[in-house]
This record gives sequence, structure tokens and C-alpha cells, in this order.
Amino acid sequence: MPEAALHVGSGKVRELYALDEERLLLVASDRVSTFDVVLPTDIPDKGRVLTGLAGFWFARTQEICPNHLLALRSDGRSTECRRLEMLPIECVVRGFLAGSGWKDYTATGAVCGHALPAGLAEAAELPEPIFTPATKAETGHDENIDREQAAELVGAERLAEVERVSIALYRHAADHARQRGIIIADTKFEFGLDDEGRLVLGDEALTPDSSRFWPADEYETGGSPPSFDKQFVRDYCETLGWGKTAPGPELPDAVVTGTRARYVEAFERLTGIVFDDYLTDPEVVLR
Ligand code: PZK
Repeated sequence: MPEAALHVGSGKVRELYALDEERLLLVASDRVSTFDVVLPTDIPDKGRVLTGLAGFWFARTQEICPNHLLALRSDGRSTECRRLEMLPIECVVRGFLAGSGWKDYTATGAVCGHALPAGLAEAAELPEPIFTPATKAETGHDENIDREQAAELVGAERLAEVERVSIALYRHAADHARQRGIIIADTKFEFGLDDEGRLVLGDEALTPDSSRFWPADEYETGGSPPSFDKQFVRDYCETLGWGKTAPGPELPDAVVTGTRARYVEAFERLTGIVFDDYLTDPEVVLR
């Protein structure tokens, strides 16, 4: 727990504290959610994996866009960050047709106003990555919006900027990941403005919680590919006949151990850093 810090918000698996007027502390827990339900069993080090990965990407994408990271704390799960004025949209980029993108495509042939070629299969790679903004729903599901609705929320000029930057960030990370056997099918960015009105990348970016990571060697279209990180959890939950509403089931040790290993594998593949070296000194990901 951070000392002398006011709690200012909770996500499903993260907490946000105020350090002072300019700085926040983003703390990633080891909680895991599946089918939108947080489970009672933690995955040890999950929050450290996500914090380290986000730090790795922040360090490597500074030239594309400045970000809110100030420091990683020695606990490995806490990010000190600049306090921003957050924009009221989720900036989603999709390189592949999954989730709500696939759903919208089957219903309308388009996703957020992007007309797509006919006859694409589920999980197909798109000809080009597309920017598909969504509103931030307080509870429940974010709603995809078209560029007109997004422009009403942030202004046309700012929208053009976040679209350009989001696609550049996605291309950078997806290319890097693909060379290391991981497909980043889609990802969500949250941006804010600093006190001079400059666009700054915030939140936790390009992690398995903010993205769909698929193992490249198991990729195929015509279904929903396995999740790199959560597939053991999902498969186990499917064996239970659980109704996918709270409360979720406890996870057996083998599922916990296997899932932790997948998170660590994603970290090591993407960063090229041994996870134990991250635990010794989290700031290794920033160098
Ligand atoms: C901010 N959230 C999401 C909610 C969480 C995260 N740099 C920033 N400046 C101002 N506000 C935010 C950030 C960031 N990141 C992020 N809400 C506000 C959120 C609850 C818990 F961990």
C-alpha cells in the first residue's frame, strides 16, 4: 500500500491513488477477470507482469507519443504517473476482427464507420489496422461509436491526432510482438492532456488486459483464437457449467500456475528480459 496517498479510483483489477497535485500512483493487483467477472483466486505476479510490460512499451514509444510514466516503484506493480485531463473516449485499434468488431461486422459489414471487405472470417487480419473509438461506460460495456460521435466528445482536430497516434502505437507494438510469436489482435489506449494541452498516453498500454494477445503458432480464422494469457482460466471455467455471473469460481493450483507461467512467458518474449531480473529492479524495462 502506498504511504500517505489518497485512494481516488478503482478499476476491476487496479487501484489509483493521488500522490500530490501533479502525480498519481497506478497499482496493478494480481486479480484476474474472465467473462467480465473478477475471480476470487489471484494469479501471483500478474500485476507485476502488466506493470513491467506497460513500462517497457512506454519507454519504447516515447518518440511516437509522450506518456504519463514518471517512475516504476520497487514493488514492481506501482507506476508513478503524471496527472492528466483524461479524454472521454477509449481509443481502440483493431488489426484483426474479434470481439465487438466481429459482432458489428457480421451485423452491418462495418466497424465504427469503417466499411470492410465482404466475406471476412472471424479473427481475420484486416487489410489495415482501423481506429474504432468507444465511449467509457461507468459500468458494463463500452459502446463503439463512429468518428462523428467521437468528434463531438473530443473535437475533430484532437480526434484526428489520437487516431494517427493510436495507429502508430499499435503498428509499432504489433510488429514487435509478431516477431516474437505474439499477435496483438487489438488494443485500447487512453490518452489525456497535460497542462499545456499536449496529448499524452496514459493508463496501462499494450498489456494483455488492455489488448487481445494470441499465440501466433495457434492462429487460425473461423473462430475465436485462444487468449495468450487467460485461456487456461477460460477453459477451466467452461468445464464447470458456471453461468458467467458473479461470484466467479475459485481456480485450482494447476490453473493458477499455468496462467502465471503464460503471463511471465508473454513478458519475457516481448521484453527479452528475464522476469526475475524485473523483480530485482523493475526499472530494467525502461533502459
Ligand atoms: C486516470 N483512470 C482509469 C480508474 C485505475 C485506473 N495519468 C492519469 N491522470 C489522470 N487520470 C488518470 C490517469 C491515468 N492513468 C486513469 N482514471 C483516471 C483508472 C481506476 C483505477 F487503476
